[in-house]
Amino acid sequence: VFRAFTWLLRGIFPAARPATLYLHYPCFDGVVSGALAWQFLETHRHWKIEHICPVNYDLRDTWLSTSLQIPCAVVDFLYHPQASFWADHHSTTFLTEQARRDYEQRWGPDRLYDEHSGSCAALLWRHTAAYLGSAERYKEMVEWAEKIDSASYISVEEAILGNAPALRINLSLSRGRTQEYCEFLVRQLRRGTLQRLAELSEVAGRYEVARKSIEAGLQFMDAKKRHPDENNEVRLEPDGVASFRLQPPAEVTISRYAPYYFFPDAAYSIGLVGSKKGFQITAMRNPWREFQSIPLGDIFAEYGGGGHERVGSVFLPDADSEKAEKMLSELLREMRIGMRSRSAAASAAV
Ligand SMILES: [Mn+2]
Repeated sequence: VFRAFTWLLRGIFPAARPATLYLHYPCFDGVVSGALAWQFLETHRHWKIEHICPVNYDLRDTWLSTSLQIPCAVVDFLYHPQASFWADHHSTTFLTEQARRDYEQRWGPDRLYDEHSGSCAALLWRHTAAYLGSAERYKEMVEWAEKIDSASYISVEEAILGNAPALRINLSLSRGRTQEYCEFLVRQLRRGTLQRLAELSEVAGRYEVARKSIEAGLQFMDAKKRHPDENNEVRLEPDGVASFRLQPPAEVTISRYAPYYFFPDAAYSIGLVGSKKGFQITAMRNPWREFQSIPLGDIFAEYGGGGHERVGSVFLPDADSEKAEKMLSELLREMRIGMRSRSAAASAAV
């Protein structure tokens, strides 16, 4: 009874003060989660959300020592003890054991966590659908958030060049990394369908620019596959790993799925992309093939990056190309050690 009473009070008190909504951004799942949480908290818990605060993993090191605006909700992002409402699905959400214990002690209907959920939006949906008005509209958003966040695309063409409204909005995020654009998207998602939002000029304009850049990336990669040079090469290794090193011009974007556009049967991809900001190394298990992946996120964590089982990534802002290429070959070697022990274990099992 006491517990129920506390929850009731928590439900009432945030209404007394303007609240802040923190959400993972730039991220389609983060934006949809933000819209769902806002709708739920406002209509069912009588919160008054006045500030939208996009957050990203570059805040990781200082997140737990940062005082949040109280009261607040945090969605699709790292656990924080000060959040009155929190929902996430990342297995790396608890930055410390203390944070995990805090969650376990304060477990309840305002702290939603499921590391097996493909998206935070789907997790929120399972808990709040009954309270959301215009549920069909939200249901469509949740289905797309799930598809995008868990990379369950039908084909590599859909992943890179798909033009469904949700995919157009998703691509526009790369050209709108500001608080203003984030807030605009969350507000609009509460008002209408994905279709309507994708057609607004704010989204359509950004999408057009991003789409051209992605198409240029495919052309650039194709050219370097056929004519490699000192800084650029793309190839399929004999063991089924698509590997690449690219330093494209500023207006050219290399899609993370691009290796599978050229090598659809590759088991894994790993590549290095250089830009003015630094070097990014990303590895992925082929999302269109079903097999147990080596733990890419763990491998990358050893090198200062992160991810999950099927995707690993590390950003090197200060590296020169020599240092970045050395890390690329070390990561590739680590992946091969993992692949060999996997196949040894598989043949032993047979
Ligand atoms: Mn997510």
